[in-house]
Amino acid sequence: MRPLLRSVRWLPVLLGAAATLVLFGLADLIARLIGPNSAPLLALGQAIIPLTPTSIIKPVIAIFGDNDKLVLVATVGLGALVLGGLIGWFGSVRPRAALAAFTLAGLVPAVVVLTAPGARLLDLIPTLLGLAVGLVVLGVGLRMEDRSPAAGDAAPTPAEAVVPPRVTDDTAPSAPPPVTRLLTRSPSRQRPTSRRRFLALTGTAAVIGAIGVAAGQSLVTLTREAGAAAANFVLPRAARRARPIPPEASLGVGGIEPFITDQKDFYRIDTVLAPPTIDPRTWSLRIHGMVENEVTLTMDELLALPLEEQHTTLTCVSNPVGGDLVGTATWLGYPVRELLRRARPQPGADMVLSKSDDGFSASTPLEAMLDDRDALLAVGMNGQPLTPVHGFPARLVVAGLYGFVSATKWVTELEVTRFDRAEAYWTQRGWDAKAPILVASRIDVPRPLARVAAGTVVAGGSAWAQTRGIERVEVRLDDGDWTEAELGADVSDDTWRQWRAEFPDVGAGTHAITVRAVDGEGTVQTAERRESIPNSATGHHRIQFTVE
Ligand SMILES: Nc1nc2c(c(=O)[nH]1)N[C@H]1C(S)=C(S)[C@@H](COP(=O)(O)O)O[C@H]1N2
Ligand SMILES: [Mo]
Repeated sequence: MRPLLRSVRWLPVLLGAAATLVLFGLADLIARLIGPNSAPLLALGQAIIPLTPTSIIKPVIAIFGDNDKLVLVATVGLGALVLGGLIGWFGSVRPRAALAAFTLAGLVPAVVVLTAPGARLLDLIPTLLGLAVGLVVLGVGLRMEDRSPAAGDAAPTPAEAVVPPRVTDDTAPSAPPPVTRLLTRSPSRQRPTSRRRFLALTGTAAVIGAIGVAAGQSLVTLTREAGAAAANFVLPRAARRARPIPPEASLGVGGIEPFITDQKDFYRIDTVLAPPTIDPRTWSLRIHGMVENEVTLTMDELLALPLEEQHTTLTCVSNPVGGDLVGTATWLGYPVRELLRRARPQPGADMVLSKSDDGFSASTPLEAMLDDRDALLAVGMNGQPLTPVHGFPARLVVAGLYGFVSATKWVTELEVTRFDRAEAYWTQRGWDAKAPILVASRIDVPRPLARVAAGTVVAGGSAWAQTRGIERVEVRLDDGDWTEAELGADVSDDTWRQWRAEFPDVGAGTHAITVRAVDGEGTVQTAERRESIPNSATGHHRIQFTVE
């Protein structure tokens, strides 16, 4: 390995990577002017998402949670840099072929951008401009590298090092005199300047690329905020307000997640890298399929309806035991039941396939959309319009069902159909078609592996079993008996409840706390460990901590 690593000429490799950075960085910057779908790195990442096998998605979400997108983009970016480096390395031997390879590789994201749903020819501009500038960087750099005396090898060739110049002069009298050769080829004179210029070029290219990426990212945020603000979206007042959250819903244990989760802290799980930008003035919801009367609802019509408020805890099926892919918000929206009543579902229909225009779909039992849990077509979250990542301008919220079978963001279509006729996005990838939320509980404090003072240890966390409510939470220290925890006020069957427990006189050393919940129907949270496929992970949350 050693000799191989030493024999690699790293400058061309760096050059190839820098040219790649320039391609994606510059393209990302230009994409801000043209549209988020035109950024090649995001387009590549986006194209990979639906193709990623479940066996990879599952651990990535379990480990990285809602940083999964960052992991994906970073992986794709790293892959591109490595490929660029290989092309640069290849360029030190065959510069022209390397330029051709770079062009071919650069055309891959171009094709991906162009074949994305709703792509326009215009969306090609960022990738093509980035590719052109990247090619210039690679071409110029390789030329400079080629002219540098180091060309052909990182170290002086054995011939140069071993054979004295005099011998060359003797055998080839027509060769330039040694002095001239020294002037034009001496490594001690030319290599440093050339190298320095080369390094300067590579460095500049890398900096430009990095700035491009950074600027691009901040611009994405700006564009999005501007988009939402420009829409001038004013949330109407609720016709039916939710009961205010009583202070007793919170037990005042520092470290337990607040009862209502801030929109900015709310977990985010979806299959898009950049949330779709939807103009509420052109948004509409179409209800069709097995209905007597097709219905189309515009945003103006929706906002004019008597909207109701509801506190509901949302949960992701990918939430690992003890994980944080769960949150509670006060949603504002209109009951889907009323809209379905207008559409009049036909007998035999048993599913509503909700769709967003980014290709996601969710299968919800028709029953769950019609019963008194008041499934909402939501426009507001904690008194604010939905942010783009949480579904602006409208999404579904259905208590008691995991998000993947109910909570479609950017929703534009409700197709009334049957479970034996249609399959939703995640069902096609191995998850269940129907997925009611299982009773679950979590320990927020002490934190895992925390060091706490001797004496009374206070533990706390949350438990949820939407639509059934939480009846009881039980905890135990080490392998002791289960004891009942104190519960926060019961806000509704559709929201989580905080719990708190005290363990007096815990001795020094390492201990464990385990929690389990019992729902309103008497179902005890199972201890059986199961992974998130096909219907959420199970098992008791247990944390270890040390008493000092
Ligand atoms: N359009 C769309 N809606 C979606 C998803 C998606 O990928 N695309 N993911 C679903 C899943 S799996 C969950 S858990 C919830 C998460 O909603 P949040 O991101 O607002 O927390 O949204 C649901 N709605
Ligand atoms: Mo989810």
